[in-house]
Amino acid sequence: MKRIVTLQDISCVGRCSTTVALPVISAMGVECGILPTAVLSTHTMFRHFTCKDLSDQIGPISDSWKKEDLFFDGIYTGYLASVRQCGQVRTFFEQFRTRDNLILVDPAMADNGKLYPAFDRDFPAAMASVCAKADVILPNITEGCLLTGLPYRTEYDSSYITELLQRLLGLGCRTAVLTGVSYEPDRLGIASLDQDGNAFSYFTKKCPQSYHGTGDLYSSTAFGGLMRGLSLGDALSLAADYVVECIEATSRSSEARWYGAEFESQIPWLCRELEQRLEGKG
Ligand code: PXL
Repeated sequence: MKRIVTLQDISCVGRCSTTVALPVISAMGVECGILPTAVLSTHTMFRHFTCKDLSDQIGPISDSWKKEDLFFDGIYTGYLASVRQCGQVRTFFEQFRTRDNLILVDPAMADNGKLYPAFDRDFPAAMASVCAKADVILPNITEGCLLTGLPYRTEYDSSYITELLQRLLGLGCRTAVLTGVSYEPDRLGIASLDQDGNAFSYFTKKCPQSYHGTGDLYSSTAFGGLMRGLSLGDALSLAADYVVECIEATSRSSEARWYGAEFESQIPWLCRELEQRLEGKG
């Protein structure tokens, strides 16, 4: 069984970051270690959240893993709490990078044209230096713009997306995947480009509802799929289809949207689809 580690916060309630990555990646048949970067009462879209920064634990934990000769087949980073943590994560990559492992960075820091409330304007440049060391990065369009300096637009065509992907590759990552791409009112999807010029895109129906944490759900599922051996295109499309399943399940229940998408009830669907798509591949 493959072993990965995910570096991101624990938001105790609200279905995002580690409370999404751990169950989803485990359910996909991959051992999921965690390195919590901060503990929050909830994610930062709640009004009264608390946050305990765990930066001082990152060095000692990674040093102890090094002494145990631990290795990871994959490293997945999400929400990081500060500029300092971006530097610590780059050091972690240097310590645990091997010839074969896969580093995926989701630069979770912004949406709908705006940085999340906990960040200063100097944060995107620090996150860009984390993206530079990744195999795969998974920003949304807002994050892509903040990482590259391209002006954010809500109306665009495929040449804007290609320009953004090329600028993201310019940061130094091997493959850039943009989420939340939409060229038609009722279709939403992803577009990717790698350093060899391979392009891929995939679209699903656009659900009218939106829930917090679906970016984390998307990245966790795509990463789990890659770790199980799906091709990049198959992993990205499985993740898109799963997020749609989760959004539809959530819209049938009455929970408030900031409690995230109801991914738990759709885990059996994910496991079935994963195995089928793996068989189709073989
Ligand atoms: O879903 C991304 C995320 C992760 N962790 C924390 C957040 C957010 C988004 O707001 O606040 C703490």
